[in-house]
Amino acid sequence: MIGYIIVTGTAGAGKSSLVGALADRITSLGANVATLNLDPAAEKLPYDPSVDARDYVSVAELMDKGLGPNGALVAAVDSLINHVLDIREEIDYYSPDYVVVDTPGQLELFAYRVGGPLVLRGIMGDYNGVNIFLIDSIFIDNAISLVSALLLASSVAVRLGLPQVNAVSKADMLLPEVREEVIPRLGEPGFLEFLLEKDKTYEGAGKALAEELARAIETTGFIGEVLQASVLEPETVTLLAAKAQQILAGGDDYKIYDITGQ
Ligand SMILES: Nc1nc2c(ncn2[C@@H]2O[C@H](COP(=O)(O)OP(=O)(O)OP(=O)(O)O)[C@@H](O)[C@H]2O)c(=O)[nH]1
Ligand SMILES: [Mg+2]
Repeated sequence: MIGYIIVTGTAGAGKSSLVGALADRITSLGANVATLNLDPAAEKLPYDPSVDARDYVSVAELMDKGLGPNGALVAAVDSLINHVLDIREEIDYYSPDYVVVDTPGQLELFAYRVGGPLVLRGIMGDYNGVNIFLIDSIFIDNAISLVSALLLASSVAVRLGLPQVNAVSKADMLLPEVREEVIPRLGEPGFLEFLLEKDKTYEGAGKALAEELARAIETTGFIGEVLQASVLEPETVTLLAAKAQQILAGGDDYKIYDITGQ
């Protein structure tokens, strides 16, 4: 086993589609890949998971007991902790080089709660992992949305404590100038503030707060290089797979994500 590639991101960002595309791509490069679906609420998946949380927990049963859909999903993910060893055993059966992991769109599970990260850590054991955080392309059309998305990305990074690659998903839907002139500059000092300055949608206290948050994100050096991903553009999937593999193969250089950027 070389490691776990975890795909997180906002609801509908394209996580499941990317899990399928990454697994296909890495398999075609000759590695043995298993997919793990950790979204108990998934109805249809665009890939056939090797190991599936839905075999262990049922959101529908929890809802029958009186929980609402969101509470039932949280309870379902939390209760996966009781099945960590069985899931590990199932994964081992595939003797994979890589495990590509799909996560629920309810990002709260990984951004603010302990259950999601605990389950993931329990399954991973001592193996290395890398988190690919998907920022939906719809967040790129205004600066405040972008700051919110990067805050969510940093929250997940802090919670998971794994090296993280941030990528804008559904990149095929973006205008060429955004792809060429905005995304490649997101890690540049002062660029987020420049975008906020240009954005006249919001004014006043909200904007001042967004500027402070943008500065905090920049000071930590958290953003770094932001990649672009589209399942319709195989070369972007290859690049993302290569980046993840490179981080996982870091050996002694493999670093748990450090919020101080040191
Ligand atoms: N244009 C385009 N559409 C995409 C891409 N990736 C996913 N989609 C579409 O976006 C929608 C959501 O994709 P999913 O892969 O289910 O997204 P998800 O993040 O797993 O969604 P949840 O699990 O519900 O949070 C589907 O209609 C996909 O076909 C992409 O790269 N480009
Ligand atoms: Mg999904």
